[in-house]
Amino acid sequence: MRRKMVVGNWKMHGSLVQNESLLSALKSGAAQLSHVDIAVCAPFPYLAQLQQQLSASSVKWGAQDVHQLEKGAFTGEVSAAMLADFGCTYVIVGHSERRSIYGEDSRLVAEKFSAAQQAGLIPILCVGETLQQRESGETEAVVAEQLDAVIALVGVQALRKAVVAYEPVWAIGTGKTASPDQAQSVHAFIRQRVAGHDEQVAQGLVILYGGSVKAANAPELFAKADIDGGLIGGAALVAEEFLGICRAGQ
Ligand code: G2H
Repeated sequence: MRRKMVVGNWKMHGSLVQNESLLSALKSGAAQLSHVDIAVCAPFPYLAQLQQQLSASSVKWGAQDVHQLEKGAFTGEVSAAMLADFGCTYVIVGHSERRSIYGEDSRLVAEKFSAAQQAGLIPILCVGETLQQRESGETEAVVAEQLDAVIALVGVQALRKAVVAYEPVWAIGTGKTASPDQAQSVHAFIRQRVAGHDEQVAQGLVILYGGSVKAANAPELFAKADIDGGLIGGAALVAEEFLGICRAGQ
């Protein structure tokens, strides 16, 4: 049985003061939720705050991106070893905002995935199609290409220590959510594709849904067979909303 998981992706939001109250609410709310894995991925400068405030909590934490190489002259970048050194558990790789705004392709995302695992982090691999790709019937081909690039580089067994997040780009921050059936169908496709390599890995793989998830729509989404939780953006910035989503996974 896979446990449900809810991960907050704060994106480029927050301040020391705002985070302080959000994290203390999460910490006490999460103490009542022992059947769901909860994590928060924050901007780099706030990782120290997560490290301090969540040290005695069940809430795990991580970053939103990582460089693909171990070290070097890459001004402004952060390596996986640094994140691990700091105590991160997770790192998001291949979020659609990184793919579309910063031109990250599937090969680079696979390299970031690999670097994260080599440092002992658990990568949260994001995949998903744009509206145009969905409308032209390319959803499965796009998701397959994004997933296959990782499997080709690191092998399917690497997915034992990873999380996949399906995030249709057209549903991100737009208020449009994929219907539970639309999401389930892509989640099932992802699991089948992994099962084509290894059935056991596929059955153990946690596949999150992301894209305008809220406390109100989470129960219906999380009830689907292949939806193991959510990667939450906007709603992760409001403690009661985020905890409401976590309760849906309990
Ligand atoms: C998708 C999601 C979090 P939101 O990007 O990764 O954001 O819930 O705001 O659509």
